[in-house]
Amino acid sequence: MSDQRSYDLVIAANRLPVDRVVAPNGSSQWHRSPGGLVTAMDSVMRGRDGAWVGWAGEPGEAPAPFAEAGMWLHPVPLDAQELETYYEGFSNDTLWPIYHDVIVPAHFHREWWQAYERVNERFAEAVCEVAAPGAKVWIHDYQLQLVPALVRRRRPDVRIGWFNHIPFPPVELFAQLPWRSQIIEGLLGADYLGFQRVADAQNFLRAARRLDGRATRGDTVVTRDPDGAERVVRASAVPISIDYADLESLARSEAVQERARQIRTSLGEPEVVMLGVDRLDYTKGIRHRLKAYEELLAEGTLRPPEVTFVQVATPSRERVAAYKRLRTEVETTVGRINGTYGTLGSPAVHYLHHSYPREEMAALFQAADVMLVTPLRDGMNLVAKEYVTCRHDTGGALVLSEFTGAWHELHQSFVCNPHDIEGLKQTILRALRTDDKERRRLMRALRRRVADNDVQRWADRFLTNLDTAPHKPGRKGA
Ligand code: ADQ
Repeated sequence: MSDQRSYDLVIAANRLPVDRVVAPNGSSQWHRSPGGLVTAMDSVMRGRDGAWVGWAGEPGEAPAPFAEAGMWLHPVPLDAQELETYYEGFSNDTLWPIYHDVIVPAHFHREWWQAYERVNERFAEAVCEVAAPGAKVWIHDYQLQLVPALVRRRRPDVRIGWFNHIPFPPVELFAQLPWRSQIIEGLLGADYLGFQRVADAQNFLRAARRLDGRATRGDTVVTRDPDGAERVVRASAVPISIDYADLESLARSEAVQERARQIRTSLGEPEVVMLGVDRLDYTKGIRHRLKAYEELLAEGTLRPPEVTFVQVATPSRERVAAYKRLRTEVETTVGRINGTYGTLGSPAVHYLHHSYPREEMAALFQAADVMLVTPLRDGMNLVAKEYVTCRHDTGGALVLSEFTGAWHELHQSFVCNPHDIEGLKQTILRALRTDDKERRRLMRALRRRVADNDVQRWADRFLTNLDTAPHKPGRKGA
């Protein structure tokens, strides 16, 4: 397709939507990476003239820009030092904890901040290189919060949107960041800021008002550009979703349904299969979930092998200390539970520290009677939406933490506060004991909600908001 020129739609995200896969003979190819953002953007990019700016996944010199998956991909280089400071450091050990309720302490290092600034500059330059006059630029996530203002300074002609995949913290927590004003100013370079929940957008507006003295009105903030001109920025909620139709049809395939039956057989045909699927991250509440399960086993309320629990924990950020500690803790707990309550051939917890193809995930969801989604804080949580999408048989029950963005849409789930272990235990039992007819009614409502609000709708809403900002779509003037 196209070559290096300029594009009307430019996506910027920390990672490009492809991974390099090296064959045994040493030759390498780019494969589309799995994951929600890539799928979402696929449908946005279809039929448009789009480019994607991001890191290609290997430290050092960046590959030359190339066309792949119907887009122009423009790699941004990151060296090994920057991976430690900008990515593992500032993004994942400063911002991530602050934006997730300081579940673990945040670390502040000036060198990390300087790397974050430098890398954000590099992303902004790359965006400006590929953006056509008047292009739309859609920037993603907490790693790139300075990019909106850096792009605007160079290219006042383009339209700039930013979407935050994770929560935006309450002002009291955000205030801890020594670089809070620079981040607010970075974001205010955008025309439109999209968040997962209304509360996240409000937290941002409050931070701009209280910490940076900006005037706010409704869901807008007044800012002043370097040339002195006043400009209004809109911040509102556009909750992300999944490709419902695509996943649903995968889940209905005979191969996936057969695999779901095999999974139950290999688990020993238990009466109840409970499932957790998460990146191995301290925000996901895996320890709390295991504690509740262990207590239910200790009390004899749940008894293996009639009941079993499958926990899929995807490897994540394995070089960050808090993640190493979490892995040790989770694996110690799983070992203890199995040592105490497992029998030969039937462990009480099946713990899988791997990534799986989509087909396998869809089969696991179908095999699970109770899905445990218990994060302490989560921007959205796509697993909750994927689970209900895969339950075309209207079977199963979703236990969902009130601290996820998903809960704000999925009210027919069995809601829990994961900090309240006793309450969590009762909610799990309620999910198990609610009669079948009622459970199916709840599942139908959950499925409808996700079907009506899929990822395509999310992307359309974001882009419409970007077009009309600072006004709400459909409202002229004002
Ligand atoms: P994550 O924190 O990564 O995303 P989540 O929304 O649950 O969390 O998405 C995880 C994705 O990875 C899901 O699509 C899931 O199916 C998949 N996955 C998990 N374990 C897997 C495994 N072992 N093998 C294969 N696939 C696996 C961030 C925010 C979230 C927000 C998303 C999207 O933290 O709050 O919902 O971005 O905005």
